[in-house]
Amino acid sequence: MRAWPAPEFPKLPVQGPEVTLYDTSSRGRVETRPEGTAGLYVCGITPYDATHMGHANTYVAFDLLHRAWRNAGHAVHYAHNVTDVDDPLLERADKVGVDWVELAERETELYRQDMAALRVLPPQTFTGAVESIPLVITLIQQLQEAGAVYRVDDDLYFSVTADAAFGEESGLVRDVMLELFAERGGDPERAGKKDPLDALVWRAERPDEPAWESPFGRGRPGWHIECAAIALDALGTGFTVQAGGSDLVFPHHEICAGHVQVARPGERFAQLYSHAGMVGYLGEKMSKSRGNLVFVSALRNADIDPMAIRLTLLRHHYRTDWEWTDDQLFASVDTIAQWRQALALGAGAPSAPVVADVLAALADDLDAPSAVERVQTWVDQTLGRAGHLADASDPDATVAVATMLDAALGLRL
Ligand code: 5CA
Ligand code: ZN
Repeated sequence: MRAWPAPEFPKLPVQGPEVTLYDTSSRGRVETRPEGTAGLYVCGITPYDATHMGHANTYVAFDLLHRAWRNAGHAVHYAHNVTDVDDPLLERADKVGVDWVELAERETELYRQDMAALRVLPPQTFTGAVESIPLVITLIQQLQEAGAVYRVDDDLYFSVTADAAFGEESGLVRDVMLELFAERGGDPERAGKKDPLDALVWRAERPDEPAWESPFGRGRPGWHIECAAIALDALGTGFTVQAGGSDLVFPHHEICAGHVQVARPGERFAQLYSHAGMVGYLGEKMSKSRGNLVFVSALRNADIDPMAIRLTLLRHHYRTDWEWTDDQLFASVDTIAQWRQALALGAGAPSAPVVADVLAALADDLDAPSAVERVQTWVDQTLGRAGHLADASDPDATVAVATMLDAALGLRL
C-alpha cells in the first residue's frame, strides 16, 4: 500500500559511527555491520484505533536506527506492515457498526498523517495483511512441504517445535511462554493441537467474517505468518534487524522466525531482534484494549507541535518502560522554544563537538536521552543566562546544529 511522504533528509558533512544495538536474542549488544543495504522490519499497527504514544514511541525509536544507519553511510530497506485484517479489528468494527475495511482504511490514513507529522522516515515497502494473502499462501505451502503444518477441524496450525531454534529469540522458559501465548492472542487450550504453543496459520471461514480463496479452503491468515511472509518477501532471510515493541518478543517474533526458519532450513530469519519498551499511562501499559490512550492526532488537533511530542519520546531511552504525563510534554514545548531561540542566532558555541557527540550517542544503542542532554549543553553555552548570545566562537554553528538535529534526531526546528 501507499506509505507517507518522505520528509527531507539532509546529508551531514561528517559520517556517523557504525551502530551498536542491544539484541534480544543474544541478550547483549551487537555491532550492526550491514553488508550492502541494511534491512529493517518493524511490526506495524492493527488499525482499529488511532496511533497512541506507545506506537509513536516504538516507531520513533526505530526511526532513530534508520537515521543512524543512513548517517553511517548505509542504504536502508525499511519494510513495515499494517495488520488490516485480524480479530481485534473485526471485533471493533462490529461493535461500532462500521465496515471493517472502512475502519482499517480510515485509521491507516490517520497513522500515515501522524508518522509524517512526527517526521518518521517512511518504509520503502508498506504492506497490508490483506495484500499479503498470496505471499502467506505460498509460505504455508512451503511449511506443509516441510511437514510442519497440521489440521485442527478446518484450521491449519504450525508446529513450533519444527524449528530447532524455537525459543532462541525470546530465551523464555516454557511456563512463561504459555502464559504470554494465552495473553497475546494465542489459543493454548484449543482441543486437537499437538502442542499448546502451536500457531494458527490459516483460519477457515467463519460466519460473518471475511475470507479469501486458498488451496486450503476459504479463510484468512493467522497473525505471525503475515509478518513472516511480508518480511521474507521484502527483505529475504538474514536481514539486519527485526523490531517492534517488547510485547512482541513472544510469541510474535519467535514464531515469525520459526515460520521462516522451517521454510528455509539453515537460514536465520533476522540477524538481530530489537525491542522498544512499553509506554504506560495512568498506571498501566497504554493499550487499545484498556482504553488508557493519548493519541498523537488528538495532540496535533490541539495544536501541539509534533516536534515537542517527538522530543518527549526522545527523552526516554527506547528500551525503558515509562509513563506518559502531560507535564513532560509541556516541558518539551518549552525546550523546543528555547532551542529555536538559540538556533535563530546564527553564531554559537562550536558545532563540531556536539554533532560528533550526538552521532556517537545515537550509534551507541540509540541513546537519545544522552543526545538530547548534549544538545541542551550546547544551547546553554550558546545562550547566556539572559537568553542572549553568550558564545559566538563558531560563526556557522546554528546551521550545522540544526542540520544535525534534523538528520539524526528527526527534529526539524
Ligand atoms: N499489528 C501488530 C504487529 S504485527 C501489533 O502489535 N499492532 S499494535 O497496534 O498492537 O501495535 C503496534 C506496534 O506498537 C507494535 O510494535 C507494538 O509492539 C507497539 N506498541 C503497542 N503498544 C505499545 C505501548 N504501550 N508502548 C510501546 N509500544 C507499543
Ligand atoms: Zn508483526
